[in-house]
Amino acid sequence: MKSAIADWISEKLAQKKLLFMLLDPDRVQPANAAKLAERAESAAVDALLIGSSLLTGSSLSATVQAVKAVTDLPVILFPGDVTQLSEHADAVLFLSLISGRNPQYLIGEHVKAAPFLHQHKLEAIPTGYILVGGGALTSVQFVSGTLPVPVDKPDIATVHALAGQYLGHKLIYLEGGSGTGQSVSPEMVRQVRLRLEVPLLVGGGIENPEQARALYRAGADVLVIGNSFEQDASVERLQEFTALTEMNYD
Ligand code: 1GP
Repeated sequence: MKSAIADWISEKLAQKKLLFMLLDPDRVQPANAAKLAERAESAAVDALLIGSSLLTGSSLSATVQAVKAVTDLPVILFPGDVTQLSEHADAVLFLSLISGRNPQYLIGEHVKAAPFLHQHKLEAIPTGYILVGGGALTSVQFVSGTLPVPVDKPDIATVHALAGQYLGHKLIYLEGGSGTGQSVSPEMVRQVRLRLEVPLLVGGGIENPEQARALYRAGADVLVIGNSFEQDASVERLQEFTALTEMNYD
């Protein structure tokens, strides 16, 4: 099985924190995605994630190809379901929604995706995906029909993350929900990080460098930012975030 991108993530994390830009093909047209990707590369963002909770008519593969044409950054799929696969990507986060109890997102979509991954030799990175919520219902909660871990229950998040690790996931992703304006708390990140051995990704609702710094300091290895970069992706602003990946948080 291929592991080039998973190995690249581990090697980079031995040196610094990472920042990934999320491009949602439902909100960002391919030409605009290409522009964002160019700026991301100029500002030393580490990789691009491409995916959506629910595509409502747009083409994920067109976005992947538009981005690949203009950048050498790793392009990693972040799929909401089996329809969001593209052989043009470098890898796919093979997400198991382990905070939920819906078999469709624990094994169902995976079985449907497996022949595509095999045929195209697309690298799958097993990722335990944990929704965290407390405010408004998010798209991913609604589409997946699952309950999130309550925002004020870091102990529940921690045991889910540990279970994901013991199931063999190479990454654990704490998801506050895109566009909620409410990110996962640094305290939850701190408690999960204390016990977890695999890299911890955190995304959802990160809007400014202060939030990002607090999450890195709490122990997040990789931050994922989508909405906020769609609204303002000047290279100068992106660099305020990428500068944080080089800081020492010991
Ligand atoms: C969503 O974690 C990602 O799945 C990014 O969220 O769009 O809120 O940055 P935002």
